[in-house]
This record gives sequence, structure tokens and C-alpha cells, in this order.
Amino acid sequence: MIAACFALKGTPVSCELYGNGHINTTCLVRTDTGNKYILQKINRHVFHDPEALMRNIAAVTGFLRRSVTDSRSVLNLVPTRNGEPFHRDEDGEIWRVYDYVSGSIVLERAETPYDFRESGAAFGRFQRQLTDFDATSLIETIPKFHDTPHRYAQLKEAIKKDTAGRVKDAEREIAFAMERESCAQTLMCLQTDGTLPLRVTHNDTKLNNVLFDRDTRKALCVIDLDTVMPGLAVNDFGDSIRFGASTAAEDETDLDKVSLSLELFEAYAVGYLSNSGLTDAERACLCDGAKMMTLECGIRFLADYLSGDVYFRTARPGHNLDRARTQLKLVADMERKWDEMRNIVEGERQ
Ligand code: ADP
Ligand code: GN1
Ligand code: MG
Repeated sequence: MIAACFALKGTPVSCELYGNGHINTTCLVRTDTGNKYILQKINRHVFHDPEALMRNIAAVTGFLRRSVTDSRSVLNLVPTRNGEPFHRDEDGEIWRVYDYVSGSIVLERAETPYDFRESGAAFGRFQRQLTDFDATSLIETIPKFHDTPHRYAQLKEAIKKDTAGRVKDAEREIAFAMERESCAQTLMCLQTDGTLPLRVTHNDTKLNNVLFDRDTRKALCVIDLDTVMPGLAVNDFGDSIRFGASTAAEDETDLDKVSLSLELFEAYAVGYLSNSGLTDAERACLCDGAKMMTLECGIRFLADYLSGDVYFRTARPGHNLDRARTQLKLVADMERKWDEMRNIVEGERQ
């Protein structure tokens, strides 16, 4: 068993698939002493330099640990028995282990606005805590990750190649996405001209990337640090909104159920803004971040569907198209609710 290569307390007795991530393979390991661990195989198709990625994570978790009092608030990497941060197996696959954060739960959707506000507070604190982290020490684990014009280029390439012969099944979605191409550069231009600061950001701020305390329901720990690299705080805000402020799951097939909950949007804005320390310029662009991240994610799902599902893990035929549709539906709903969204964010600036 791979888990036995790590310096665990006790001997591993079980190892089962765990969680709902789309990228890595995650397992829960239990040992005979009752200890629990998270064992992950890093997706090498997505992360081309896993060694550098692990150096990023070791540096970021080490830095965060200095500013917390509860050890459960930061991921803790468990080294291999040889003292290495990861294990490479005979097939070249890279494995790592974290302590399981005890007494934690993960939410796939907020049960109350309070849950979502708490996740906003956790990502806000994460943002603030990393203000003085040296961004130049991080490698970009996925270059151009939230470069929306680049994502459009990938979509156009996927349409042109039509590898899986699926363009004919997604014409409406393609048209919807292409009609919005002109706004793709908005945030990147504001970053280039210095209006929006480049920060060390998380870049994958889904609700299920925060652990909550099972008893107090307080957000405990931000996880899934593979994409921590320089980026825009408004994109982190936006990515949380696209996933957690939707009234339905990311892969809901009944689009009538999919809309933006303004109540959840507001709850997240309150939690995030009271902790993150954003500039006025960033606050002014939060709604753009929400729309851009939703559109970008829709485009990524769509491109992957057209390319034959080579990036995001799928569980059924058409899964990526279903996901793309929910994101595009959300974009349309944000456009309808734009003034209300802006009023909410404005209200938080007072
Ligand atoms: P992916 O990149 O595939 O999304 P994550 O790192 O987010 O992988 O882990 C997948 C799931 O595993 C999380 O949503 C969470 O449920 C669980 N998980 C990950 N790390 C821990 C941890 N240290 N303690 C408890 N649960 C964890
Ligand atoms: C992936 O790894 P996971 O499931 O937390 C993806 C995100 C997407 C998300 C959509 C490295 O996140 O960018 O927004 O799926 N992560 C990577 O659910 O591509
Ligand atoms: Mg995750």
C-alpha cells in the first residue's frame, strides 16, 4: 500500500476513495491506531511539475502556520519515511499525504447563508494572511490559469478540431460564449495597467475547498493549495460565487433550478470583505470577478466536452456539457441581476 511509504502514526488498515474533486485522486487512509490521513495522487496531466508544486505548498503552509493559533487551520504535509515531501511510485506517479483535519466536515453546498459567509471569511483571511508572502518564490503551477482570453483561444481550438464530433451538440452554448468574448480581457487589462494588484491568490475557491468545524460550524481551514500562485483577488471572490451562490449543483441537469442567489451572494461578500483587506479598486470589480469566473469555467467545461473529456473527471456521458450549461445559465442570470449585485457590494463598502 502506497500509504505505508509515509511516516504515519500506526499501520494503514484501509484506504478508500474520498471527496468530490475533479482533478486529483483523493483517498482517506485509516491506521490501526485510529489516525486518519488524506492520501492524494497528483494529476500529472494537469500539473506538469509536481515537485515544484509541492515546494509551493510546503512554502505556503509553512508561512501560514506562523500566523495561526489553531493547528487545524493550516494543512499539514506528512513526509515519507525517507523524509521527502512526496513519494514517486514505479509508474512515476506522485503521491502526498496530509493529516486529516480532525473534527472537520466539507460542504458541497451551503445549508444556510451563515455557512457561506463563514467560507467567505476563511478565503478572506487566507488572502490577507498571504499579503506579505513573496510571490516570486512561487512557480505558476498552471500557467495562464485564469487568463480568460487564453481560455477563449482554447475553446476556439477545440471547436476547430472537433475531436469528439460534438460541436453539433453544443451550438447554442458555443454561440452564448462567443457573444461574450469581448469582455474576456476586462480584468486582465485592469491588472496590466496597475488598477488591480497582482497578489498571491488561491485560484480554486470552491466551497468544498474549505473545511468546517463539525461542532461549531466555523470555517477552519482552506485546502486544495495546488493552484496557489499570483492572481487576482476578484477572481478568487468570483470563483466562490459561481460555485457556492448558485441555487443548484454545478452539474445540475434541470436548468430551471439554476440561478444566482442574491442572499448567498451577499452573505459571501460580507464574510470575504470584512477579512480580506481589498483595495477600493478591487471592491469595485467584485461583480466582474463573479461573472468572469463563471463564464471562464463554463468555457473550460465546454472546451473539455468538445475535446472528449480529457481534463475534468466525469461520471456520466455529457457531464462536462451539463456543467458548462449551468455556468452559462448563471452568467445569464448575473447579467439580469447585475444592478442588485452591484448594490450589495456597494452597501458593503459603507
Ligand atoms: P481536488 O484537487 O481533487 O479537489 P482536494 O485537495 O480538494 O482535491 O481534496 C478533495 C476532498 O478531500 C476535499 O473536498 C475534502 O473533502 C477532502 N480533504 C482534503 N484534504 C483534507 C484534509 N486535510 N482533511 C480532511 N479532509 C480533506
Ligand atoms: C477543478 O480540483 P477541483 O475539483 O477543486 C479545477 C478548477 C475548476 C473546478 C470546477 C486545477 O477544481 O479550476 O474551477 O474544478 N481545478 C483545476 O469545479 O483545474
Ligand atoms: Mg478540491
